[in-house]
Amino acid sequence: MKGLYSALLTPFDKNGNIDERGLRELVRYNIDVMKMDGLYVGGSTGENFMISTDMKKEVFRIVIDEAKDDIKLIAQVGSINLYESVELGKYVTDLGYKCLSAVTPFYYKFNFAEIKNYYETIVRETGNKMVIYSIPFLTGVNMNVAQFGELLANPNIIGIKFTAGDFYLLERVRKAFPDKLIFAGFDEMLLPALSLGVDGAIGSTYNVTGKIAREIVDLVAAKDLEGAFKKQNLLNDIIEALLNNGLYQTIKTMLETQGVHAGECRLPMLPLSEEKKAIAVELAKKYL
Ligand code: NGF
Repeated sequence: MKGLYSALLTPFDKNGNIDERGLRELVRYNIDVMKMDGLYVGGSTGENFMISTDMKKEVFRIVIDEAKDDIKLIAQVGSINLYESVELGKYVTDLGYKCLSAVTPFYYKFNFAEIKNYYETIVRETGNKMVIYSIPFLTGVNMNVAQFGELLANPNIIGIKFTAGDFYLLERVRKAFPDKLIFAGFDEMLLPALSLGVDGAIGSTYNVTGKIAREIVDLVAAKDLEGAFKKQNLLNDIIEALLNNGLYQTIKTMLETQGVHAGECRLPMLPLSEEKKAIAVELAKKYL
């Protein structure tokens, strides 16, 4: 499951319904144009925590139907409703997804025993593999090396999507679990994460910056750190502009200029103003 993954966006129409044509186009764009190794389906970028269980199933079904065996797929089924996670985990496993991921349960202050039981329940009930999705700045859930170790002791829990800026922890985790998969979750820190030996990266911006990210991966592999740093500078110019303008909405507007019907974001996320749309179009002209 190593490699570079786009965290897949979900195209919605103006009424918040999934745009199947747009979703299929986006899958193909990531395969054919961005040349990604994989897609991370149903994550934060997919606006997953704002949609119903049935809509999540619809996304999973459409994506695997379009992608077939052309790209690796990870299905994010995490939810603070563990029963929903198990239902989705079984659903995607039956569809043919070979790997799951689940965000650490958030909002309530779940203790570690509850978090451990959550992951073990999903892998036991589905029989599938699991990548832990750790994103403390959004969930408030911080785990230490020993706690990651307790989870990773389960052979079906195969890795971590590490979306945090704590690179001391990343280095400690990498050293402690050399045989597990670690994915970098912050695109703006791809190069430092690669230098610490991650196995790949999963990110939202790769839907439009995938080619630059690939160059960084290749330059690091060739030990050209100066070249990789220049590319990371370029990537971060784009990421800074995306974050300033409204991340997912701006990526979607950029994709629209490429003929991908990436559509709208779902409420409560608001559409871009005309002024911000124009900025997104300019970004597309400059970088795509
Ligand atoms: O969008 C977020 C929220 N993070 C993504 C990524 O970690 C999320 C990251 O690519 C993801 O993979 C998912 O969809 O679940 C950032 O958007 C990017 O680094 C810009 O900050 O923080």
